[in-house]
Amino acid sequence: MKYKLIGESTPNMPWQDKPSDLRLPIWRYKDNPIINRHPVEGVARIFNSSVIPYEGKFIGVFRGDTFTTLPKLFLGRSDDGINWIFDKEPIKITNEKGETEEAHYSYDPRLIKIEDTYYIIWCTDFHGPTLGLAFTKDFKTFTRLPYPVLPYNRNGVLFPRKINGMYKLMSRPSDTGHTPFGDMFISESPDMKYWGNHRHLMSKSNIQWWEALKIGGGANPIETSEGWLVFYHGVTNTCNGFVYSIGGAILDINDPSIVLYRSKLYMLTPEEEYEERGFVPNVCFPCATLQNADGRIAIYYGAADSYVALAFTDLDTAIDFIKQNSP
Ligand code: BMA
Repeated sequence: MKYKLIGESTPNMPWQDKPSDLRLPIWRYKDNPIINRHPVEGVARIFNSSVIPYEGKFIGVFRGDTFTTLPKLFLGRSDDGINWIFDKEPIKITNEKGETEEAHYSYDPRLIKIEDTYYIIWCTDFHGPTLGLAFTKDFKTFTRLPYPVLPYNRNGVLFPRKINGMYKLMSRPSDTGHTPFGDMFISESPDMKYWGNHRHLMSKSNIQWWEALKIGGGANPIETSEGWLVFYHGVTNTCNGFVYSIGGAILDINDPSIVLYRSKLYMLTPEEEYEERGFVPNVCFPCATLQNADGRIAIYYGAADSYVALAFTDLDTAIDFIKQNSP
């Protein structure tokens, strides 16, 4: 192993070995998708969802599109990270006074543990699409924090620890609709309440067509010996609609606004039936990873806005690919 995991290791994470005929650095789980349509009563599709290790097992916050097509957040639990059992009711999030604040819609959640607290960041409605932020200590009560950004913004990813005393947030400012532009920015906060010192992080590409329309955050950054390993999504526009692929970059460990390497090539793109065909065709949308000290990485991604799928890579394969294909 050339590169080392510095962040939390999850020994019992799901895994399948690298196939011998690998073309790209990420390989799919053979029994994909792991979450099919109608996974729970009243929910048509679960996708774009985030999972973490919890008490020796796994817990996740899932985007469930209901029969009105409005998305809500659902809690799910799993013994093995593959088979999931979901709560029947969406997560109830209260404000600091304990009053329920029903959001019109909630989607693309990311779940992360920072110190002894679990945070959810997702896209919700606040006079237009904006990031919502909430925390829990026990997965029973969930409390809202102030909106970290102004409207409009639909893609937020937190870092798993403070860096130089500051929490860090990657996000993608947008407009009210299917944003025809989009770069990623990074902001910081001393307390998860006041966010500022905004920096530009990465632009969509004028050269690489797979990420020419917009880019946006994906899984929580992974702390490694080479820097923060980031899987994000890049979008191209075709005469048949948008195509969402998975890309990778490595950010400086002490100042993640510095991009050290970024792959010109996508690392995974829709090629399987469950990625190419669904409610929204041609979407691979990464939202979470699990990793361990052996360098194994499991990537959870939404497929065609219809399913959750699983794929694998390892630190050496992913980091070497990003470095070798960095401009
Ligand atoms: C984006 C988000 C994602 C979705 C994607 C493709 O703008 O809404 O949740 O997966 O579009 O529909």
